[in-house]
Amino acid sequence: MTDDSLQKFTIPGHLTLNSTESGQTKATVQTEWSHAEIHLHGAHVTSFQKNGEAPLLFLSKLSQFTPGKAIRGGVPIIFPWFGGREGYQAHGFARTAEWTLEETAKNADGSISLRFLLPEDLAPCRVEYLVTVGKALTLELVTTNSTQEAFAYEDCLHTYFHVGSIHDVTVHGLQGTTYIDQLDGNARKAQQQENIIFSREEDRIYLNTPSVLEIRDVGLQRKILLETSGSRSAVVWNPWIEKSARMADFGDEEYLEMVCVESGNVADNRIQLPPGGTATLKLTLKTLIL
Ligand code: TA6
Repeated sequence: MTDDSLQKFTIPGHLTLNSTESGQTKATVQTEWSHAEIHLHGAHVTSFQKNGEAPLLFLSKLSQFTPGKAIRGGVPIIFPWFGGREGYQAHGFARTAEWTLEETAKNADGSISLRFLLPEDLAPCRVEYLVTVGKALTLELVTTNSTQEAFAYEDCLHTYFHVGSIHDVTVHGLQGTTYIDQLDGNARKAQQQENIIFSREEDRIYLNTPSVLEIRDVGLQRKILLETSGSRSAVVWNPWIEKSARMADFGDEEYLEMVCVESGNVADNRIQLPPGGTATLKLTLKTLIL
């Protein structure tokens, strides 16, 4: 989308659209409570920060903003498959696609919404993404099966959270659920402890999860609430030392300042959408001072 065609979406004092130095188009949103940035590349939220608080999202200093490459950090949209697939890019094509901006609005409560559309030639269904920036950050991925066949897919909002130090972070709300341990031959294990701590690489797909999860960050003296609907899985990941060193677009020490707690429908929780059916994956992120 050219700069000129985008200017009709600007909202004076709240929403501007500009080209970045890497030639991508970025929306910058300012509300009375917060600031956010969203790239049309991948419809990728790269930043959300409440006034007076530390950034909510982690963005790697080595992230590459290039065609065909996913931005490292923020909230990559994982669709229509999670993980690797022989002969295709990992985590599907949505996060590297050039989404179109369809609509923007200032809402009655003062929040700002942007609606993006995945190019329809990429997927056998219509995929829209609604980003609402205000006191909280709300993300809604809406998939509509416009075909005559059932459509099976996985989706996930692969959120990278900025934290003070991974050593002082715990994740809560998953006790009693089952997870697939991607680092132990995809063994299925029970989450017995009330909280998840980090002292090595962790890469877990939790199944049939509750609608609210919590990240407690003692370092930044805050907790982050993940309130979801239409999400039955959660993925918890920190690359730790060795994997961090293997990722070219991720600093060797950056594992210390991030954690992924991702919300979606993965593995056993994949979605089977009937013809004409619609499914919405919704995630609202809030911060509270500890
Ligand atoms: O969400 C966890 C995970 O599946 C990890 O296995 C790791 O690969 C991460 O996603 C990032 O994947 P990416 O393709 O963005 O490097």
